[in-house]
Amino acid sequence: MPDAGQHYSAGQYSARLIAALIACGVTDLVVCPGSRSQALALAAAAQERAGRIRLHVRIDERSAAFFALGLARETGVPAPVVVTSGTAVANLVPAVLEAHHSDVPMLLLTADRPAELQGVRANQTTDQATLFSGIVRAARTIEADALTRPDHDARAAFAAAIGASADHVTDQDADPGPVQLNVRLREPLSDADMLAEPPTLEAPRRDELPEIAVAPKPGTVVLAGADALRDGQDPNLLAQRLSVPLIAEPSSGARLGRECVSVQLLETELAAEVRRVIVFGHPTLSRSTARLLATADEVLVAARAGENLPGTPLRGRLTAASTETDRSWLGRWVVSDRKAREAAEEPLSIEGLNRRELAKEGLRQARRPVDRETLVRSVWEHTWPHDRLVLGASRLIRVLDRTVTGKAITVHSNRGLAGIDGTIATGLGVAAALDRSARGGVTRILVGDITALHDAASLLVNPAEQRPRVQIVIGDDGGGTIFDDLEVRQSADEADFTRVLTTPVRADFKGLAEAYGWAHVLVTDRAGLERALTEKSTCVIEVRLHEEPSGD
Ligand SMILES: Cc1ncc(C[n+]2csc(CCOP(=O)(O)OP(=O)(O)O)c2C)c(N)n1
Repeated sequence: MPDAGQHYSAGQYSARLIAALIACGVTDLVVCPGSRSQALALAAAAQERAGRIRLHVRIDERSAAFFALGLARETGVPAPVVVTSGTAVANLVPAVLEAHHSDVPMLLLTADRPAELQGVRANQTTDQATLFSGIVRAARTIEADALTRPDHDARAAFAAAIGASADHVTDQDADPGPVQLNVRLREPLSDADMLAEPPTLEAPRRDELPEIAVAPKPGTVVLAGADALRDGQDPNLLAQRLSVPLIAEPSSGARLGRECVSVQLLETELAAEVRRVIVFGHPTLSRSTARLLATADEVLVAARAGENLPGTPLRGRLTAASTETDRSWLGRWVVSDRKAREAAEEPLSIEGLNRRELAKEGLRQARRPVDRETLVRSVWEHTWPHDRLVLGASRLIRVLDRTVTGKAITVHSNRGLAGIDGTIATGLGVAAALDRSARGGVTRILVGDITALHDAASLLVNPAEQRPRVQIVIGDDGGGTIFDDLEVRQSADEADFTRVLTTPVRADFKGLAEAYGWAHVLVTDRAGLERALTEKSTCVIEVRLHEEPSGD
């Protein structure tokens, strides 16, 4: 039934709004407890009982929003987040900012008090209608007197979140992103029956981008940053057809294939020969790619609408105008790449060892401590296309970028703003979506110790909630060692630097994990790491990191 134009009670409107979101394509809802939002929450619960959605309940709104971000990263569909009024809404801001900068669809259903209670110091009431100003694709307040068009309101909000226009004419200049529907609700706040039938409506969708043909040109490199495959972009195919090297960050989705070479080659003389860079996604990880973008004669950007890199935006799906048959340019990069990798391989001499010595050597290797490279390599090797990897914004993602070869696995990372916050929650959202897809894979969240502690509250999963299949792998190196790379490290007072930047903590990860009901595995050597990753059981894996690659 389409909107009848009548005025609905808080309960009726909320039930219809949730039903209409389901009709638009919503499959998951995230709910935080609260009084003003009770109707939206109960409507979501009723829809789950009816088998139409999966409901996820989180107590901490900050975690809830990052969890929804993870769900949407994996599915491409916004998972509405229901919260009550007041500070609850403000807790959504970090994830909203990340969604805004990384173009991930997000839908905030914020319950508010009616106009007569605004600005009179009523309990739990603030100006939450403008709280997200400048960081949402759309923000609408539905006044308590205007609870008349739930289908329309749901559809318009859903469309804005996925970057489509509600009238089916896709606005190709719009990116997916966060949208707020601030619903002012008057008492009675809910009804006994909160289940409504999803209406028949045409779900908003994004049209495909038109193709744009790119001609071959000497000295071209394809650069794939985070989330490079969005909107049907195919950097691998373009690099292949143009016969050019592809430098792909771990969360680009494009880190595979013969054209894929290490970012470290940008530190060699080959970089000086680059004339044109074709950019997909959002590259953020290395200084050498930033330098390349600053020095190349020409930068073409496979553009989405919002923030673009400096360069010429090409608003379409990039394809090769023709196939380049001269493969000498690519060949030089591929050969250099192979040589660099061979040189970096750890020599392992077992020649001339007898059986006993061989066994002893095996044991020695197994007992060696874990360094960052070993950790990222092992996690990468144990991850397959049906698994997911979620990387925190620590040193580990940079080490991984420099270390691992191409492989067809899906990696998520919040590179929009590269915050260390919300990484566990994002990973749990990805894992929940993966579980739902029944692919049978495991999601691994790889974080540093500070990043893990920053989001420790997201370990809280209520007993009634399903705990997704996930391994939270913590590389514990005694603080934020990413700052060791700062120039000031050499000149700053050692103790001050450690106290205000490295911030070493001595956390009891076992106690922390168990307090939240997670199994905990402590890894101190390479054999332990292999065992923990092979078992794939849901747990927190604390890996004590050894500073340098250890030869003994
Ligand atoms: C929300 C937020 N606060 C602060 C920072 C700055 N920051 C970047 S990395 C980092 C420390 C990360 O430490 P850890 O997770 O232990 O990883 P490591 O660098 O040791 O690998 C901090 C505080 C940030 N990116 N986001």
